[in-house]
Amino acid sequence: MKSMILSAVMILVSSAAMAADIEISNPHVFVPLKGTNTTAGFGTIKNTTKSEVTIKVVDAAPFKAVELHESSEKNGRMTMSKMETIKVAAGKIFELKPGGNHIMLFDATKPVEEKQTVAIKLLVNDKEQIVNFPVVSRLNKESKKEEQKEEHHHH
Ligand SMILES: [Cu+2]
Repeated sequence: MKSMILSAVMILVSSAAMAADIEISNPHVFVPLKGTNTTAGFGTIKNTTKSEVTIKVVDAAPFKAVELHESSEKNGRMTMSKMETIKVAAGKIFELKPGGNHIMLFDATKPVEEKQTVAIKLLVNDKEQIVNFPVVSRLNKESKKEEQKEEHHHH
């Protein structure tokens, strides 16, 4: 009985792995800043296939609109511009991180709070893939990074 359940689970896991061309590690969306209903999503995208993948972002309920953005510095000011697609070479990673590329999330139709998840619908080589992005507080994320830096100093 136990082995039957185990093999059923293994079939589920392997079929899920086969369906996905990309993996996103550390996916997260920041709680919108006070007084806004716009925020951004981040994570590390890995292309698990042997050829280039093209990624589009199509939907992210409860946000009304979603865009891929890249950030750049112009005359000392950060500006963002829209990208139609992300292309990731075979086996490579693509970082979405604060101050860099990100998934811009516009106009939440309801409050977005910590411990919720935002299901972001992607088109990966025109195949639909939904990735759950946990909502995290900006402060928590940053203070964790600070702690890690501190640890490095001590070693
Ligand atoms: Cu943006």
